Amino acid sequence: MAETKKVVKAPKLADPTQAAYGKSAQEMIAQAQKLGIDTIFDRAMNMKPCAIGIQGICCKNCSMGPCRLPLPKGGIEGEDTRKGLCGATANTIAARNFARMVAAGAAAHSDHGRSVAEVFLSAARKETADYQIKDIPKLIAVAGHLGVATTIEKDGETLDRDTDEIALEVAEVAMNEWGKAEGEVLYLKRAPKALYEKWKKNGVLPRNIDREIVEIMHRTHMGVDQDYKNLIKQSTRCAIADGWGGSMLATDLQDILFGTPYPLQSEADLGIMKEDHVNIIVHGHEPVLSEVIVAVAQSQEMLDYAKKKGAKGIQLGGICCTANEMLQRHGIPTAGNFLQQELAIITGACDAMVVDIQCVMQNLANVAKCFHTHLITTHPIAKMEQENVIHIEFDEHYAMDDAKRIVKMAIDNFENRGSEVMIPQYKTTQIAGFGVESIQYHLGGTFRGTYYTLNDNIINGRIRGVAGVVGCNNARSRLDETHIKVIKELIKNDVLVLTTGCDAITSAIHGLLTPEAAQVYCGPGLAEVCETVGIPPVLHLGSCVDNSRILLAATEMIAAGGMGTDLCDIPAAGSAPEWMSEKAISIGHYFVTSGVYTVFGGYLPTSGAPVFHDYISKELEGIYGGKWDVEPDPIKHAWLMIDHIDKKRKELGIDKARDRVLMDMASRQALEG
Ligand code: NFS
Repeated sequence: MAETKKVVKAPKLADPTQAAYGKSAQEMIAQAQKLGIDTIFDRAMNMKPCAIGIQGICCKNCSMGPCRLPLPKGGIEGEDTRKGLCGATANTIAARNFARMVAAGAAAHSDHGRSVAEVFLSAARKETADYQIKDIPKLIAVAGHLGVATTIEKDGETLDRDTDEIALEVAEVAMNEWGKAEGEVLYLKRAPKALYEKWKKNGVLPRNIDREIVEIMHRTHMGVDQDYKNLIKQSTRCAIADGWGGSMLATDLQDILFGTPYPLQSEADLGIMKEDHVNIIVHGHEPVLSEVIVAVAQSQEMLDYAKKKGAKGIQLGGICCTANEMLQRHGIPTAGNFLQQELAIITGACDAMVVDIQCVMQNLANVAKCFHTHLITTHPIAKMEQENVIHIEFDEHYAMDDAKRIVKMAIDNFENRGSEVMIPQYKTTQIAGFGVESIQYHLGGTFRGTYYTLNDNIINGRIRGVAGVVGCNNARSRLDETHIKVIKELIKNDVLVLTTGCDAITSAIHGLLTPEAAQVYCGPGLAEVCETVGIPPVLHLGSCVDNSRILLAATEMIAAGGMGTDLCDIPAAGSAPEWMSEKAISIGHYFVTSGVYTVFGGYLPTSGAPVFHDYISKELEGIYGGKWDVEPDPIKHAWLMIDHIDKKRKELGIDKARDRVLMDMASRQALEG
């Protein structure tokens, strides 16, 4: 009998031009393939997502399953009789899965916030010399929101309270927000009154941050909450605890410790790495250690050491949200977004990649093994099993020593580079560093100090509306393409874009974060405003926890007048064109339940439970003023947002103004022509 030969198929390789929209990524994917190193782009070719899982209807919450409830071909006619072993319906399963994503996302943001709060407490107690309170005005403002007194009465006089005392009390009150026994999250009162009242009426005011996350885990355990509406109610309470709690505290405490961002110029893309420099890439989300790494890498001592070792200098660069944090406050250039992390090592010129938490791919260790790159994990909760990974655990009491050790290791590693060095020669200029305060500066009235000018330009129609376009990249779609097409369509139609996270990095790489971009890509109204005030049409507001800045900017718009009384009244919409992480679901849900119409690209893990999907994409609007939507096509995606913005303009009675402006513009152009 003839022997049967087992044919092992070679894994498929991604087509670099199909896998990525940007040139630098395309070149590096090809380079990886040339070197025989697999990247996420190749892996995506060889492993398809589970057809049932992506519909959100696989339940693995007990060991009788996993129970899978695929939609019958052709949909459901009549009663939906699908059920798991325990009887859980598709709605229950999809809602439970959705709730758990919210819990994980909120936990990630909020635990990051807690770590910052712990460092803040150490700094306030003066237990560490490596961190100080940097931004006193912000400390005073935050103290107000946390109910901490900033003045004292003495002998009938009102005196300023000692800032050290304020900092200490702010730290203690903030820490308490995660686990206090009574009351509600204090920042909720920062929302417009109408929104706060809406949450209160619907019973979704979060009590403390941790409790809402824990309660989701309890309610989604086998045999507990079996009503999708009730599960979404708790998801809402948890997501609000993230956006208006853990994330907002992370942003505020980071601003006080490290400084509130103001606009600055920098660069983006893998081409920021330099062949003749020691390249250190910081990656992850928590800026506490990388803040110190920046200081150390810029010190004369390390510069001299690098030169002694044959390098011309030290080039720091960032990936993911640590990149955004370092960019916003120090102008450190951005090497890339989520999907470019492996590619940064494949340049062969990355002497150390320092990672903290979240969005760090485990395959980095396998890639690093093929080069001289030191891959250094730094956080006690985020280690890697591979042997080539070095763990240097961050401790705020010895942060400077840790940072010196890391930078020195990178410098020492410079001479170990192999022959395969290829840095793609692409980089762009970016203006970043926007925030609630700087938007006020650029687009506020000089006398009023509010968002008056922004509102005025929306009311007069030059700016059609505002969009928050945020979130990840996803290897299931062509890297960056949907982000860029959505944003270009929005700004072409006079929608001002606020961006965070990997979308902001993508926007920078594709040249949208410069004032000059306005003339090239914007409609006439938005271009005119950008030119007058000298801002890009896409404003970089920071990392994903800084989506809290978008919430507060929108709240400022309400306060400035003419935009209604609640966030759902503003001509605004949200978008995450290439989302992939659970954090994105938590963000999406707090946007929606803060009144924002929010469109996701790709798919939503809700499609296998049509009744549940309808609930979040239709009925929620009647409760909170915002709702979910999903649209993979970038142009349709943008137009769903624009149509919503136009609907809101009409409700505010300002739709006619825009017609007039555009007519003016057209007649003016006709005259000029
Ligand atoms: Ni946001 Fe930042 Fe990027 Fe997505 Fe990950 S880095 S927290 S989750 S992938 S945007």
